[in-house]
Amino acid sequence: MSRTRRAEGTDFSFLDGRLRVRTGDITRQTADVIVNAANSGLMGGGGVDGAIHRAGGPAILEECRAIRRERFPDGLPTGESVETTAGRLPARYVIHTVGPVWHGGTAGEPRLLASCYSSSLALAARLGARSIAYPAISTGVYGYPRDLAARVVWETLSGFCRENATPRMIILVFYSSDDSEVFLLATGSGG
Ligand code: AR6
Repeated sequence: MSRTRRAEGTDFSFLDGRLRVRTGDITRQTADVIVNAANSGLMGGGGVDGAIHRAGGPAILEECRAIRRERFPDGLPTGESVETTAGRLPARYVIHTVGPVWHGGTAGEPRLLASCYSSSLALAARLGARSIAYPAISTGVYGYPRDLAARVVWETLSGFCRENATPRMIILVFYSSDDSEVFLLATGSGG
């Protein structure tokens, strides 16, 4: 990947301050919930999943194993969300969700990506979370084009905020400022 990592910094704010967009490492965010872009096996992996398990410690994997055993022996379906402890992360919970693999856009990818955000937001609200931080689900190994993902995310979050009072704060954490810029441009907020 040829993306450059620039300094963490500017926060952009939308939807009456409920939505924040920032560049950084999600494992360093303080929020009630940190969302993990997992796979259906829930046993960890690369990318943000690996970073969350490494920073959070083994308690997260232990709970994932129990969830597989007790609730999802065949794996967590794409678009669905489950919560575990956040271990050593500065959060109360990690919500694991499984984004769609990009197959060209005709395999239900937008609906499934929207479902990742709406199912995790609904779960966070049930857990009493006031804040939730997201990585850019599916836009890494799973290959979802960043600009197309941005539109789905924006529509899903703005619809959710119109209809739900909690969580109060939603933070989109992009790993590079290039990724943040793609989001801002694709949603008509930047440039
Ligand atoms: N903080 C914030 N964002 C990050 C971080 C971090 N520490 N690390 C990576 N990203 P990916 P996916 C960004 O591949 O596409 C895993 O192996 C990254 O730059 O982590 O949903 C899972 O186990 C990209 O923008 O997730 C699955 O098998 C975004 O996070 C599979 O990858 C998502 O990239 C899921 O693929």
